[in-house]
Amino acid sequence: MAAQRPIPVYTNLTDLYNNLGTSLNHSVRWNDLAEEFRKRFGRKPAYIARAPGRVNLIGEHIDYALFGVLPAAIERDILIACGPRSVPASLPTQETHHSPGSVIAENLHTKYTRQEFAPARKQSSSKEVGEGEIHVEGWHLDINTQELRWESYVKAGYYGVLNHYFSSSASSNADAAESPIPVDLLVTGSVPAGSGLSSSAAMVVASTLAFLAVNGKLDEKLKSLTADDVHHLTKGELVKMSMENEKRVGVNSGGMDQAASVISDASSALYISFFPALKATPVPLPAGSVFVCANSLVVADKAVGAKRGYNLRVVETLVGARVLAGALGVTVGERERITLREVVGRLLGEGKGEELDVGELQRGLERMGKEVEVLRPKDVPDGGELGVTMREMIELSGLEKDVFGEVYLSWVEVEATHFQLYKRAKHVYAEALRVLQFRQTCLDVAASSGSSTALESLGRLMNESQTSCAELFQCSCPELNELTQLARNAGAYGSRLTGAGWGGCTVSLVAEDKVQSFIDQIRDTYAPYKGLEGEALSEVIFATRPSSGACVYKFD
Ligand code: NG1
Repeated sequence: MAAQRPIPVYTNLTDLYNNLGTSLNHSVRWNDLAEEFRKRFGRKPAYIARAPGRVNLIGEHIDYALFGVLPAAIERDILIACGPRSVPASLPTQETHHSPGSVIAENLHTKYTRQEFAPARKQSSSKEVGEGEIHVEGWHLDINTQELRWESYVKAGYYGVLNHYFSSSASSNADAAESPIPVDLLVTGSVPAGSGLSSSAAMVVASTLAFLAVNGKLDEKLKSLTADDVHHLTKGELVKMSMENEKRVGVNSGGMDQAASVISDASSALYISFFPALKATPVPLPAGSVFVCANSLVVADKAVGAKRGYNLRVVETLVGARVLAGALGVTVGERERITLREVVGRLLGEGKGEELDVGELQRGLERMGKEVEVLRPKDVPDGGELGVTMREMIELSGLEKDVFGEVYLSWVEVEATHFQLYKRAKHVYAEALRVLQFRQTCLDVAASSGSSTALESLGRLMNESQTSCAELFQCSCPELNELTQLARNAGAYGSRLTGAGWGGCTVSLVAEDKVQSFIDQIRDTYAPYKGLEGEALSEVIFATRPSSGACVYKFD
């Protein structure tokens, strides 16, 4: 399985470029970065770590309901050139850049200034166990989640490497082999920030990989393993580590972004399922299809808008799942946060650790499209309020107020006068079904049993997804609605928002031979693009092919 494969480490440029699935002008960036590293640090880098951004082709806001999604890694990526910094023994170690694991981080983009930081050994807690005392210690790096800066993502990637591989106990201070080594690094990125293309996941994955490489941990045994054999870090392990690391910048992510950035194959999308465990399989995309990303230029601040946006949706879908389970006679533990995926499974008799096959899941989702109507408040006229108040929601859940608060509200801040349990669940089940249909259409085309209308079918599913995101999930915005409509007018088979929404990018499916005229027409019709040319235009609208996932290049 793809997640079991080791992280590719290339030592030969031809192999690297053949495997990247990116065009040649991207490879020029690798040489320029290595050259710039040499100029700034006086030696060539030891490694370049690469992690791509991702575009979600279909399956929005369903990963945290544990339904499968279909993203693809994009050509745009983060590259980090890095190398160990030798510190002469005569120099004082109390200076930041000489202490164990200290980092000098530079960015090719001039607006991101040079940073120096060093991890600190921190004793976070201790407790008595029997006669002995266990010290729970960890590493500390300063990250202010209220005010994230570019190096916050570099630090987030470093965290997992420190805590997985290096003892933070002070005694190991004396043992240089047990200490992280000082690192110089230089970052460059081509994933537009804050646009729904997962620049943050790409930064965290690339940073995790860079620190693993420099510290020689890509092919070493993990601390927890007792066997003597060499362990090559797998893609699945890097996904897990990067997910944990991204929590350091305050994001409780579902895993879609990191899995897409790490596991993707060139020329394929990735079907990622989360239940009963994270699994990813490549899905070939039909020849002649190109996905065009277009930035609405509306910046959605996910962190600031979360209590009425992202986090509220997470709570609504979870409470909707409990209420639906109750109405359908599905058993749920009192303090269990059942998901919409688990409701279908239990309804169809799926046992613990078992997994419905794709056909069963598809039939289950078709059934849920009807069953979900029990969540629709009765006697509401067309256009009337379909949401419920907090009091009504607690009553529907069947839980005591304090238990409800503990299970659904204690870990997240939300704000709403009405909670849309019906609309959100209806979107999730229909969107999960569209993902399976999209996937099947692609597989049929690859097996040559697809019809010549496959691109139309894929486009139709994307358009339905956009309508559902706008009307039921309410995560679109006027600019995204306009841009997706302009895309259809300009000849796209289908167009939809991608990522969390409320701003950021759209993705449109366009015939290969129409890409240039499509981009020209969007430039001429979407007002914020008027007058943009050349690089400024390709910053906001660009065609992309699926690219391969994260990798490392090792210099001799
Ligand atoms: P963006 O905002 O594009 O990174 C977010 C979540 C995804 C998924 C989508 C909606 C994070 C890091 N990512 O994506 O897991 O839920 O929204 O489909 O929170």
